[in-house]
Amino acid sequence: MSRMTLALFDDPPREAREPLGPGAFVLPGFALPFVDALLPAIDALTARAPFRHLVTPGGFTMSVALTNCGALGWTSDRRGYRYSATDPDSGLPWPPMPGTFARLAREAAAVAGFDGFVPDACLVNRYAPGARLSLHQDKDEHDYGAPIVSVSLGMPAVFLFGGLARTDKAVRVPLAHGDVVVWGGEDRLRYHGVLPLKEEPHPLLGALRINLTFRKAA
Ligand code: MD6
Ligand code: FE
Repeated sequence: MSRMTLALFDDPPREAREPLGPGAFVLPGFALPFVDALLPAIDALTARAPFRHLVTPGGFTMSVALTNCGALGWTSDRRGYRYSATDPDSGLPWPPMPGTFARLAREAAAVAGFDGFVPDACLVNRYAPGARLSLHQDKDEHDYGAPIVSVSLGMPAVFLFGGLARTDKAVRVPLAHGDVVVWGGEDRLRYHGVLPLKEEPHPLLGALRINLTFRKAA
């Protein structure tokens, strides 16, 4: 059934999952019941820890703007990528992870077969039209036993999901508002990225895409 048909009638069933690998799944619309709680919480946390464009160790400024909540936050500068308990811009601890964020991540991970996921870091990424994320692995975490849970809000995007080698062919996965992607187990270190965003404004978020990426970093 097409997404259009689903959208006209009902949310997808909560248990629906589309495999991208043995430990990787798209959960279409899984986050939709959480959206009313997520959006004000994102506004509150970005008031305390504003979005910023980080510089990579290679000296490039990221087109995606980023902030964090939770015990640890992911940052980058000329010295490298790392997790930090404090926001380097303010020196303050990152805003705490809202309970609804942690519940959404835990429930999505469980549907993908990863019970007991307790994230300690949530990256909040903001994409404007044209912003992109080149193929990379998420490998700054200590424990690859925990999955990555990635929540899409606002404008649609094309997610690239590659293999364990950078040169492996990547599949293109269209992601809509409310979709969740989970990857763990033998798929935990798969390369992934996001194609440059097209301008297709969303009724709730306008010309923005917000992505929440949950990890167990420590
Ligand atoms: C996404 N984001 O925006 C996926 N990884 O759909 C990521 O994979 C990501 O935004 C590492 C650091 C920042 C990110
Ligand atoms: Fe990533």
